[in-house]
Amino acid sequence: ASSDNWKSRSIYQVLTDRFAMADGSSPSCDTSQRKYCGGTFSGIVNKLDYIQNMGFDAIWISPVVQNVEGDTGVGEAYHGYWTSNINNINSHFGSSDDLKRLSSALHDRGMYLMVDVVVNHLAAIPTNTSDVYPEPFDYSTLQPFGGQSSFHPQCFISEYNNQTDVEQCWLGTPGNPLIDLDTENSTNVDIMNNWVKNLVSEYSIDGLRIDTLKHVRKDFWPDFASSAGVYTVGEVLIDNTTYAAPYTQLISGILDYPTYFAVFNAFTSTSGNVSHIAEIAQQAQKQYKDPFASGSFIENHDQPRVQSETSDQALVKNAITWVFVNDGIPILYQGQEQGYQGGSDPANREALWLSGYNTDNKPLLTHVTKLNAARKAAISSNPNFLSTQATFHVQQSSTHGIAISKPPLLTLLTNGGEGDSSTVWTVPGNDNEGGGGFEGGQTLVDVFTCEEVNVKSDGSVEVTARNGEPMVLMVKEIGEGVCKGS
Ligand code: ABC
Ligand code: CA
Repeated sequence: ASSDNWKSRSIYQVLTDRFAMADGSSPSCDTSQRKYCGGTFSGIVNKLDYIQNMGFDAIWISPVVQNVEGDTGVGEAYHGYWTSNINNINSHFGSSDDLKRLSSALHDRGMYLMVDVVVNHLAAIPTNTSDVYPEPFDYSTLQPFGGQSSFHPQCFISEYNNQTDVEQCWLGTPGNPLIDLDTENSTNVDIMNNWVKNLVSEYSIDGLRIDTLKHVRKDFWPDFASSAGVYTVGEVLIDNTTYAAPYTQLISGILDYPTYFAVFNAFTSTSGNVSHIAEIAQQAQKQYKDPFASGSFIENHDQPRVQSETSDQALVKNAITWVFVNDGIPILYQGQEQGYQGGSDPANREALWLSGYNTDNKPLLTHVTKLNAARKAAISSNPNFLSTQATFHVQQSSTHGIAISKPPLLTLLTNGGEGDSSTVWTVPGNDNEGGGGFEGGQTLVDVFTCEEVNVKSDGSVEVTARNGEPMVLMVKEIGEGVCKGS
């Protein structure tokens, strides 16, 4: 599927090992052990209703290829990022046929499959675990590559502001090396381009999440992306748009990390800076080639969960709301809807089966479901929704409030927290640049609560916060169906 096909989608991020057991069982899974817990492709197939009922129409799964076996000293390759052979499927997750069944089960429901792929490195377990440095390992286990000469010489990245280091030195540590592929070597380039083309076609993959994008030279990527022939979204782990933006020229889009950092910092404390969100998001709008093809997220498997930083449910709901109402494609990381609270890797990789996939009395799950519905309603009522840039109104009367207008949605966020019933949002009328796009006399409803708001005669809107909750307003005719869940 193309970038345009993906823009109207909403993605649920699955960690294959941690999402669902094939037999529906619920074994214990201690994240601190960093071991396989047993989730599989067939497990996912059996739980697609859970994902689809929240309104998601795509999933992103872990890398699917064969990884190193056994304990590396920092655990097993349960996350899938330690490739040993790109031509085999990771048998812990199931067979090649199981993956095909997952792909067709998704397609039967009109859902898309996004697979995570790693080009930058492979991995091997050092053959001797003493502290000899460099530690030896067997390059012939890295398949289908041609031994040591197919990889960059060992050196660990130490200077993140030296781009040659970032591209040609290694991630990881001497005990857990991520052996850096020589992506300047034309044989390796051909291998990777052919591999991705075959992978996409064999498993009917609709899109790719590309790992460690910034660790491979920029001019490697356009050919790789066109060999894949589908939407490609790359991981550039950085907090500023100046570094990130050039990568948006190479493939369909990037995971919008710069905006993530601004939003995370703004909504994990009542003293966070909401105006910084507007600054960074506007830079992204100016600098990214196609901001609508970015991936928008507030959690993933590499970062501490929002609820590891704050237990204030109003803040948490505001943070989640952001993901669905800005320009990028929304991505929700498994477990956020269940209120998971894990901190940094590996604590943030809790097995979802431990929640029982419960949908009753799960306020965040309800919240996410309404956000997906609001976004779908916005897309169908405004043909330009997916190409209209959001406008931001940092509120002058309070340091907590920010409004985001992306007609037909008007989103009101505050980081005042649970006790906040004083933040006032004022959004200008239709005539003022970037106004809510409403007309005097219209009645709006909040898609979460069905509460009504009247548009003033000049088209402006003024609303006072209720206990720090976010609001997403739409005209009543459209919004009522969303808030009532019909
Ligand atoms: C293992 C252990 C962890 C341990 C870690 C050191 O080693 O499990 O407990 O903490 C996979 C596994 C991980 C595993 C690693 C290493 O492999 O999932 O569990 O960690 O063996 C991608 C994936 C990620 C994956 C890999 C490797 C890459 O999403 O899941 O990890 O295939 C760098 C890369 C980034 C990579 C990330 C893990 O490392 O760029 O692609 N993610 C700075 C740098 C970043 C760097 C980051 C973390 O530090 O700029 O490039 O990411 O090392 C902001 C700054 C940022 C800064 C962040 C931390 O703060 O703006 O620049 O990032 O404010
Ligand atoms: Ca590299």
